[in-house]
Amino acid sequence: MRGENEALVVIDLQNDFCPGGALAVQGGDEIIAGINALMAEFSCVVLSQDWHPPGHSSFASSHPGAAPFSQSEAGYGLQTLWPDHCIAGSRGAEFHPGLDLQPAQLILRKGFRRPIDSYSAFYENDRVTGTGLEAWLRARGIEKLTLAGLATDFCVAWSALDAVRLGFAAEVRLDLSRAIDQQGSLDAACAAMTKAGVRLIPQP
Ligand code: VGL
Ligand code: ZN
Repeated sequence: MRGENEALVVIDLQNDFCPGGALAVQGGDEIIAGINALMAEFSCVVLSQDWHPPGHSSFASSHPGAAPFSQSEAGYGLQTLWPDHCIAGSRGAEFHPGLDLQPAQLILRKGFRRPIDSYSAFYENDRVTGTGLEAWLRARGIEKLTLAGLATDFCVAWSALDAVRLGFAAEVRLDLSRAIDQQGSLDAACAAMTKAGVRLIPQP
């Protein structure tokens, strides 16, 4: 059993990120059994859930002529445009049916504001608008986070980078995460996490 000051944060283990989903991550469903087992080690478990309104600004379909996986200037910086995914209330936005929800003490939804995407569980992509997770963890006395889930190079990495920036110790279970990995994004995310002091397990 881990210490009382440790939390497991499971990122976006939702149908749309698993094989067959709208933004499927290769092997996304392979990590579920391992994550379910890992949850039993923690007295604090948080799940994040990507939760977008129809017509969200991160959807390529909201930008006439734009292709999925292209970049757009969003006002807060470059934003990758995605296929429509994780629409609030849809089946694709539900957690994968294999994920054990019973240990979750907090389910944190993010990305629900149309003009701003939110990869990180701590901040929206403008890097300023907080989700409330930091205060919740601090109120629980949490100092150290283990992160796992989907996708390694986007929501997991951005969450881990924010965690260390906020002063939490953070480790990412690469073996219990899977990446979108477009244009070297996985290598770039791992390099950024290592540089920032995130512990990667296993060490790549
Ligand atoms: C994610 C792209 C768009 C993720 C969410 O969970 O990594 N990626 N929305
Ligand atoms: Zn999203």
